[in-house]
Amino acid sequence: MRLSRLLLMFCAAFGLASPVLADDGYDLWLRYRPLSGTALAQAEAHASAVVTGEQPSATLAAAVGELRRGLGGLLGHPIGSNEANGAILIGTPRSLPTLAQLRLPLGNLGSEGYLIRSVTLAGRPVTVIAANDDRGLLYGSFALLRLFQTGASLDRLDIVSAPKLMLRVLDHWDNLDGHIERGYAGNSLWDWWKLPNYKDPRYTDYARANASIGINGAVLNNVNAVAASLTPDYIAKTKALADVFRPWGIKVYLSARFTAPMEIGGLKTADPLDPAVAAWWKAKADEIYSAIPDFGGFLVKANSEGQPGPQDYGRTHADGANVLADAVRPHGGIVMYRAFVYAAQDSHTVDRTKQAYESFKPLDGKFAQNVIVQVKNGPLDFQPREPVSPLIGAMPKTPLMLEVQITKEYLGQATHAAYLGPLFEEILRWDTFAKGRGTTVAKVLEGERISGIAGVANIGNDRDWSGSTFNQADWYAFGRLAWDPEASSQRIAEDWAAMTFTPDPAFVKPVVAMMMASREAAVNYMTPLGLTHIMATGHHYGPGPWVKDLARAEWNPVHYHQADAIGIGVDRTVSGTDAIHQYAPQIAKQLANPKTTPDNLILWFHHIPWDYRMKSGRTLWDELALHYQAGVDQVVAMQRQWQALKPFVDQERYEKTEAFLAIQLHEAEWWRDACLAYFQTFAKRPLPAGVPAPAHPLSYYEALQYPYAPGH
Ligand code: GCW
Repeated sequence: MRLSRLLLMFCAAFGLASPVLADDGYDLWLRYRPLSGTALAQAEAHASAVVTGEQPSATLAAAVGELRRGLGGLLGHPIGSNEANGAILIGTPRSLPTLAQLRLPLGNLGSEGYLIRSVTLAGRPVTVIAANDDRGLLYGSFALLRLFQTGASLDRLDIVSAPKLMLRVLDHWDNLDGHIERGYAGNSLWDWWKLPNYKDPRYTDYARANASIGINGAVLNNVNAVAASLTPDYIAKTKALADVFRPWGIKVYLSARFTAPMEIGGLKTADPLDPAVAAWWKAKADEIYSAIPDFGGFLVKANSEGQPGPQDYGRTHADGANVLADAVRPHGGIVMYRAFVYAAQDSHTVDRTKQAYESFKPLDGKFAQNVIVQVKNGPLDFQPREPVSPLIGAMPKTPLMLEVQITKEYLGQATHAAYLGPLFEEILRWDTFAKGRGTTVAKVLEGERISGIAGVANIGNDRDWSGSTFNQADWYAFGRLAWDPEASSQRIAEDWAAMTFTPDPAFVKPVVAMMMASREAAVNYMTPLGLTHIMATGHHYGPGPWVKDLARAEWNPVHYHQADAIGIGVDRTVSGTDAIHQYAPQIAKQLANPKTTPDNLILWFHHIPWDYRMKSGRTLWDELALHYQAGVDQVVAMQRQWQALKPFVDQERYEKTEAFLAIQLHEAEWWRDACLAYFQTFAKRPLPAGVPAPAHPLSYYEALQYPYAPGH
C-alpha cells in the first residue's frame, strides 16, 4: 500500500503515467508505452529531436507537444530540440524556412493535409512533417506517431495525405443535465454546470483523441434540443469548450431548437418566413459568433419524433433550414439539417422507411448554399444491418452528409463486442448508381460541394470513455473513415489494436480477426437475413419482436417483420410498399426479385414463405434458425479467441472484456431463444439440427422488463 502510494507520487512528480491507473483504458490508442527491442532501436534513430520554428501557433504547439509526449513515452526519455541526425522537423514552409529549400509538393494538400518524408538536410538524415497550415501539421504529427506506435518502418518515408471530406463531426446527444440519449458510457463529458469557470482537463484529452483521427467538429448538445443551449449563459459555456478545442483543430456546433425564438426570444411564432423570426436568428448568430468567431454552425432535427419544425407553420424543411443558414452565412457557418424525419402522426405512407426520401427529394435545389442535408445511413434507424438510404445520391443539387451511429443503440450497447468498422465500410462502399456504376456512397460524399460525415458519439465520462475497450475502436474507425471513406476497416482495426494493446503480430492478427467477425455475429443473433427493429420498446435493450400494441403501427416490431402463417418479411416491391423504386433503376431491378436480392437483406425487401428455398438450399425457417445459432457460436468463438490473447493484455482490460463477452454470450442466447420461440409460433416447424430448444417458454421472454436500462 505504502509502496504503491510512493510510486504514484513519483509518477505524478515526473509526469509519468501511473502504473496503477495505466490500463484502465483512459489513454485510448494514445498510450505511448515504452517500445523495446528493434522497434525501440529504430525509434531512437528517428526521433533524436523535434525541431520547429519560433513562436509556434497554439495548433503547432499542440502538435509539437504531442510529438514530445508520444515519443518521450515510446522512447522512455525526453526528446531534444536541436537539429541532429534523426531529428523530426515540423513546419510550414513559412514557419520553418529550412523546409522552403526542399520544394515539397504541398499543392494538393489543402489546409488539413500533410506530407511526411525522409530527407537529407545539411547532410543529416531527418524526417520532415510539412503542411500548408498548422492543422495539417497536427494531423501529420499524429500520423507519424502512429508509425512509431505500430512499429512501421521509419526509413524512406514518403507519405501525403489529405482528408477526403471537409466536415468530420461527432454528434453528441448530450443533455444539459448530463444524461446522454443513447449513451452507454456514463454521463456527459461536458460538465455544463461548472463551465465556463472550470474546464476539466479531460476536455483536452478528448480533443487530442479526436485530432489524432482527424475529427474536426463536435456538436455539443442533443438533437432533441432545448432552447437553453442558446442563452447567453450557455453560449459562454460553449465558448469555454471551443477555446479548449480550437488548438486541436476542432470547431464546435450546437443543435438548435426550432422554437427557440419563442421559448427564449419571446416571439409569438417560430415561422421561418416571419421577418422577426429571421431577425432573431440573425441576432442570435451574431451573438454566438462574437463569443466564438469560428463557431461551426447549427445542427437541426425538425418535425421528427415530436420536435418542432417549419411544417408546424405550413413551411418546408428548406424554409426551416434556410432561415438558420442565412443567419450564420455572414460568419462562414453552416447548417446541418437532418433528413431523419418521420411524422408525429401516422403518415400517409405505410412505410416509414420511405419518408425521408419523400420529404426531401422534392426539395432538391431549394436549400441555401451553406446547408448540408444530413442523412442517416439507412432508411430506418441505425439497425444492425439496413440497406443504404435511397436519399444518398438522389439529390444532385444539395450537399448530403452521412450520419452513422457510433454509440451502439441497436448493437449491444455497452457490453457487446461488435466492431462497427465493417458496418461503416459496407455503407460507404454501397453502389448508389447515382452517376452510373461505381458511384459508391463514399464517392457521393466526396463529390459534394460541402462534404461531410457525422457520427453519433459513443463517448461519456466513463474512465475508458466509450464503455468498453472495444467500443473505443468504433470511435477510432469512424475518425479514420471520415478522413478517408475508402479506407479499409480491417487495416484501421490493425492500427487500433497495435496502438491500443501491442503491435506484436501474434496479438494483432487474431484480435483483428475477432473484431472483423463481431458485427456479423451481432446481426446473426439479433436481426439476421434483413430483419430489423425487433428490439424491445424504448430502451431497445434485448429482443421484443412480439410487441404490437403501441399507439402507432410504425413503432411496433410486428410491423417490421410481419411474420404470419405463410412467412416473414416486409414486401417493399411493387406488390407491397414499393420502397425499392426509391433506388436507382439498376438497384430496384435487383431488389424486385428475392432470387437476386442479397440474402442478408432479403426480409427487408420481401415477405418470404417459411419453406422458401434460400441460396444455400435450406428452407427460410431453417436458415433463420441457423443464423441465430451461428451468432451464438460466433460469440463462443470470440470468447476462445480472447482467452488465447490473455498473455498480451493487462489484467484490467483483459478481465473487463472477458466479463463483457460472458454477458454478450448470455444475451446472444437470449436473443436466439426469444426470437425463435416467437417466430416458431408462426412457422410451426421444428428447429433444425444444431439449434437447441429455447431455454424458456415464450411467455418468459415476453414478460422481461428493463425500465432502468441506460441511455433511454
Ligand atoms: O433512433 C432514434 C433514437 C432516438 C434519437 C433519434 C434521432 C435523438 O432512438 O433516441 O433521438 O433516433 O436520431 O433523432
